[in-house]
Amino acid sequence: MNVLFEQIDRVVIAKLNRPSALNALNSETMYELISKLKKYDQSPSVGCIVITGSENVFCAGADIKEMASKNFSQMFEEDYFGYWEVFSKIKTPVIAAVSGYALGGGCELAMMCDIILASETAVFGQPEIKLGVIPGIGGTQRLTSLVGKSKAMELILSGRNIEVEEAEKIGLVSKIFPQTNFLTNVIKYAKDLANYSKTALIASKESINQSLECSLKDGIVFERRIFHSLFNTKDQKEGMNAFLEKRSANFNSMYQLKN
Ligand code: DAK
Repeated sequence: MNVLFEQIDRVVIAKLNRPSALNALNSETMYELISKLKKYDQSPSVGCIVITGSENVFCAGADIKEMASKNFSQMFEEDYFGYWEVFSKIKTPVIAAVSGYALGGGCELAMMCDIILASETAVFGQPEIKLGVIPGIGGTQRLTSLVGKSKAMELILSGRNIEVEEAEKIGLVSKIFPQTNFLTNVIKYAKDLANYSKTALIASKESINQSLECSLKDGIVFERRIFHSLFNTKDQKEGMNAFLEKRSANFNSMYQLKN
């Protein structure tokens, strides 16, 4: 198995598991990851997904051995890596837990997630220029929208790697965690998030993503309408009543799993 899955409470952890290829993404790994995550995405018992690798490497990119001998017709007819579009439609919040290298497609996978939590050892880069190609899973688009044109140009055209501090400074990394107990602390973070209302989490994600697709004026109306619609949910009543009654809200009581 190229990806190992585990569910802890309301959090699903997907661990890339191709150590001999530094978790490089071949077609099989992509299908394994995405087809399973599509199912978890539909489950009301899942409030957050964490994608991670090993301590030394999150993912060294698309599998160069798989790609090297392909020609244009094959890439085009297979729509090579087109299936990643399905990943970007997942509604449940997805956290990339990055320790070690996140290069090429690995950096792009992290950027397709909603939050990037990185350990002190994380290294990011888009080195495709050194292979005679360009990023192919959204790197030129998502990196630009995260860090701006000037930084994205500098990183993609030079192909240089950056350490985690720089990645956080430019807005690529959401938060840095110590290396010690990295995954444990990420899971704790994910559990807290997963216990919020799933409807509100999805609505937040959808509204933030909408901001990348429309004008500020349209985005503000979109957000307000979603906000209004949440007043038709039990979670809004639970959240506001819990505040007034000075107790913790319990949003997902019917879906909580016993460990
Ligand atoms: N693919 C396949 N195998 C890889 C790999 C990769 N991306 N990265 C590493 N490996 C393999 C190595 O070949 C080696 O295998 P053996 O020789 O032992 O069989 C093993 O993993 C260990 O690697 P190293 O010996 O190199 O390990 P080091 O610790 O010395 O170096 C490293 C670690 C991460 C710095 C180095 O492995 C490295 O630079 N790796 C390549 C990083 C890279 O260039 N990544 C970008 C890949 S290209 C597109 C879609 C997608 C893309 C493009 C187009 N379309 C839809 C059109 C995306 C492209 C990419 O991501």
